[in-house]
Amino acid sequence: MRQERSGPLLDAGFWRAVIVMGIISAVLMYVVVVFPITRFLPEASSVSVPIDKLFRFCWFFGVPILVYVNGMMIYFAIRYRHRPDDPMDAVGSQIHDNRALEAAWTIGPAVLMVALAVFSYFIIPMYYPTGQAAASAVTMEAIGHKWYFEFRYPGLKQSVMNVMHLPVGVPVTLDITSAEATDDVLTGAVLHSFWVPEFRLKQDMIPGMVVPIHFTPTEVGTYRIICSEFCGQGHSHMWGSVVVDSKPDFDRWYAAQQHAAAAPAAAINLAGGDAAAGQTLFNAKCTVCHNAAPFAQRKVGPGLAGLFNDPAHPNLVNGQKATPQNVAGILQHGAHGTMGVMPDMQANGLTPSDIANLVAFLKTLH
Ligand code: HEC
Ligand SMILES: [Cu+2]
Repeated sequence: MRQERSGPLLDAGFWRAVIVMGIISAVLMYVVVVFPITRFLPEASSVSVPIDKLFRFCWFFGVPILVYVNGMMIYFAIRYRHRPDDPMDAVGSQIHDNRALEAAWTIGPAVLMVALAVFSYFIIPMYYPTGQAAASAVTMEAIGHKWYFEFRYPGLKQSVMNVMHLPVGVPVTLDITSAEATDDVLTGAVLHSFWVPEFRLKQDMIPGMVVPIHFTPTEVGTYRIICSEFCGQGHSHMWGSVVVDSKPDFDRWYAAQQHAAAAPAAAINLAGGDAAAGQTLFNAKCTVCHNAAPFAQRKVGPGLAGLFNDPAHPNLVNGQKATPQNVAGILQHGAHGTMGVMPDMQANGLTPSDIANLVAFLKTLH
């Protein structure tokens, strides 16, 4: 066995490595302090700022732990590696019971964990409604479906799909849940998760359970809503957006929604539908639930080939004749029958000309 194995354990090389790791840690800790998070991800809600402080706190102390744990591993692996003249069964120095070291690495992280717990104890409740601030907030609902988000506003008869609007600076309480089994007959109820990175908010959407979250949007802009819980075949399609408007813009949008609810939706003009564009749309938005195959080859909804000329199914799922205009009606308003829910045009993110293109494409399927 070579002399180093039992020789001085902490030689000059060791202390040099400790100092190098200290310098790397100090530089990275400085980067953590000055790193412009908001340049990459704006802080767009009242809870984003304290959540980011919590992140910085974790990272600030996480960095030296990362550097020293991995640095020591690499240093020791190199310093005490197996040398060609070592016997096969050479063992390293047997060290145990270094009280000071053990106390340091137990007490240090424990204190950090307690500090983290205390800060979280004060910060996390900021996004759960408590007390007066929450009582004065507007309460609305967010419901996860396969595979879209539904929002219900007080005073609005119809739901808003995928794209939600909020006025800047107005506290809001969102009652978060997921559609229950009765709504998803075929495949049962699943978890979704409501995540808006710019709001630093993420809450699971759970069937049969309503979890209210509370926040105030602070920056005008459009932000992503991402389902961050794997929820089935259409999970990757499941994202929406939240548009934070100035108060006048929001009021205008809300009035338009009320107006849309009052007036019957105009029939879609199908002239000029482009089948090729419709096919692209179909592949992007419909194939999670439909096969371009006969009626019986069902995914979530029925197969859609032969929709207009299937003697076995002269009528659509809503009982109407299979005419292009009636199919456009289903694409526009959705349908809710024994197979489940066919989302409406808002939920599927379709414009009237998209519908014309889709109908033109469906006509080409036999
Ligand atoms: C979330 C799953 C889902 C998505 C996405 C979806 N559909 Fe449907 N669709 C259904 C279900 C379920 C039905 C049956 C509803 C019922 O039983 O009333 C249906 C029914 C239909 C029907 C009526 C079929 C018939 O024989 O009466 C048409 C047409 C249709 N969908 C077209 C589309 C098109 C085009 C798209 C893409 C823009 C689309 N769907 C996206 C689930 C979906
Ligand atoms: Cu989901």
